Amino acid sequence: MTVAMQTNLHPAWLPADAFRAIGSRRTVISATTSDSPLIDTVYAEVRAACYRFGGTVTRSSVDDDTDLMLRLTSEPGGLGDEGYSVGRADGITTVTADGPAGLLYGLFHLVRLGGSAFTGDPVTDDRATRTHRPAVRRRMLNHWDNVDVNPLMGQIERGYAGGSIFWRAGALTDDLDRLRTYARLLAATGINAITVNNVNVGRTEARLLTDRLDDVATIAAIFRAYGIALHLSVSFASPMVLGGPPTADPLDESVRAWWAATTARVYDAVPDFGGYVVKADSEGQPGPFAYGRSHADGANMLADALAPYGGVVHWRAFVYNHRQDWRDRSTDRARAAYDHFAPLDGQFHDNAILQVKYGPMDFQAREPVSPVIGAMPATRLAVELQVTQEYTGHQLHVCYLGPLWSEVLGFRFDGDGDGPFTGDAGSTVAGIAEHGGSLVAVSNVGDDPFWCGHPLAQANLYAFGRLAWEPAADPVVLLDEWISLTFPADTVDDPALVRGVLHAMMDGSWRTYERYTAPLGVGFMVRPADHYGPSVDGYEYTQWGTYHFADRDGVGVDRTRAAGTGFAGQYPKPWADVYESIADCPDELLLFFHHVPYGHVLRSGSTVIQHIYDTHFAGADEAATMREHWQRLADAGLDPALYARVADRLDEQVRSAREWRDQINTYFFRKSGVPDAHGRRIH
Ligand code: GCW
Repeated sequence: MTVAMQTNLHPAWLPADAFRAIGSRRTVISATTSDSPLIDTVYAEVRAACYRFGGTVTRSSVDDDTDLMLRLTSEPGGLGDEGYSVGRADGITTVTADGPAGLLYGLFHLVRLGGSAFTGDPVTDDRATRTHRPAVRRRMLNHWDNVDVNPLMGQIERGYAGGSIFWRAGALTDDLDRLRTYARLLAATGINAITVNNVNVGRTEARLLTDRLDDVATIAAIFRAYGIALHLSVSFASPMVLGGPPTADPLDESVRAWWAATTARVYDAVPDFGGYVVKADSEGQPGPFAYGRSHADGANMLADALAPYGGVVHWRAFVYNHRQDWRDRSTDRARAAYDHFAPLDGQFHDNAILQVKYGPMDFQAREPVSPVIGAMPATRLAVELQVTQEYTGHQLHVCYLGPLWSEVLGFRFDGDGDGPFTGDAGSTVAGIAEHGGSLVAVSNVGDDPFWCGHPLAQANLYAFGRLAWEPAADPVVLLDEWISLTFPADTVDDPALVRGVLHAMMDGSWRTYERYTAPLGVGFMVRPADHYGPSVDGYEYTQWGTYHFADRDGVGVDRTRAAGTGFAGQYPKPWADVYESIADCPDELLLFFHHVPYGHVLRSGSTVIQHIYDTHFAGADEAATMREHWQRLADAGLDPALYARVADRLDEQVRSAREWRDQINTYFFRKSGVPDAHGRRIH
């Protein structure tokens, strides 16, 4: 195989220069298995780098001139399928792995190290051997891409980077090089699983499972070369849609037989197929409720069909009543996933993984961690994050999400939660996902030349993969890694300036976004349908269960056990008590759990209304400052198209942040009648 490099495409975190250190040296690849496509990939990667930078690569044995040895052990040495070790002695840097995937990940580790991979202790030049293993078994990206253009949602549901890289108006893309380039980028972050179609499965998309399997096999072959297993989103009603039995009842023998036979054909076409992802009984998708069956019945049926081949089903827990009456105060969408799934703990088969969104609502910029994640110790769980910026600015706003995810992954259900994540993973969200489960995120990639619409949104994709491999990693360090790779020092005029500006813009950008949008965890003040820009009451009288209950006296949702919906009681102690108490509830979640008067004094000492004004003025100012920072790079030698793209989007971010500021402040001023203590202009 050859290593794909497309010149019209932004190279993201793998510009040619990232391979300079490896490509200018003498490498030996020592692997007794010669028939692994992953070893071929490693070889092709190093060869392409050497071609460019003058080094050499052989598959023979080490000699006096060797700088780098990439070595597959003949006996497993405890590194696992994907682990590797890196060390240096006698002037040779050595990567050792038990399996081909480990060697590939080890190679990308060297890419991250750059030149420093070939230096050791100043005196001995040695470097102690360190071992690296992924924390989580499956590190998966879900693409919400439609094969046919959907009349409402387009080619990609919640996509902000152009069309799909997989599908174009009903057909498989003819740009397979682009898929190769994508697979390579993902492997470099540690991603090892992917879905290529939306969880809302339409008629055409359903057929990927049967008569469009060829397309699936074509994509799978490309991703296989980079250690990434293909999974498919499937419709629960597939038998009915695809000419099988006239029912989808999971306990009906003919339905079970249909899934078994269909799955067997999938594995004939794609022997290393990963499995199914299912959105059932959710926002109109079919599911087991229609037959009076439980979600464990539904998931287990698919798990059983996949089990003979080692496949898994990711069964989504995003099940709630999306036809709620806003007048009905007894129904709380936040409660729904727990109410549906917690009682099923222990009933899911071993290869059924329950995929839970990180928060109880829907990917808001601030939500508490979903209590489902802490409530199902006898179930394998996948935690779902959203890289695509559905509620965080549509890749028009700079919003580096690494810190949000890191907070979520480090949240401890056993209570000790506020401190920094120590890596003692037991009861953390990451620790729970590590227990045979997965970390999953919805991708932000499309056919845009910068992959993600906003060039800086690439950092989110990068950080997700890296955090899935190492959840305890510091997100700012990961951002720094991304900056080093994406803007290599020899390719920009003033690397320190570039690094400084990007950190100044991005490190705190999620909190900035939080400041100028919905306050104190209340969420959903977005424009309905497209979810961009402010619309404070846009969702207030809808069927979606997303309300803030602002009136002249106060705002927020009472989710206490004592007087509200009881959602706070879905957490184990101490969180059930912390969230129940107005005094103890963290400020940033106050309005998620409590309805309080505008004059309520926060833990910070500010009143709720003054906090709203202050954060919205500050957030919009911070957006303007981001733009000023970027302007300092106007002559820094960046790719002019990239500079211009970011500059344009920053103009929109500044405009939009002001719009948010003014609408939110004006709304609450009009409701409360309380003036800003600092007399700033509120309309
Ligand atoms: O956030 C919501 C989105 C839907 C999406 C759904 C889900 C794929 O608005 O577009 O559908 O979540 O996660 O299933």
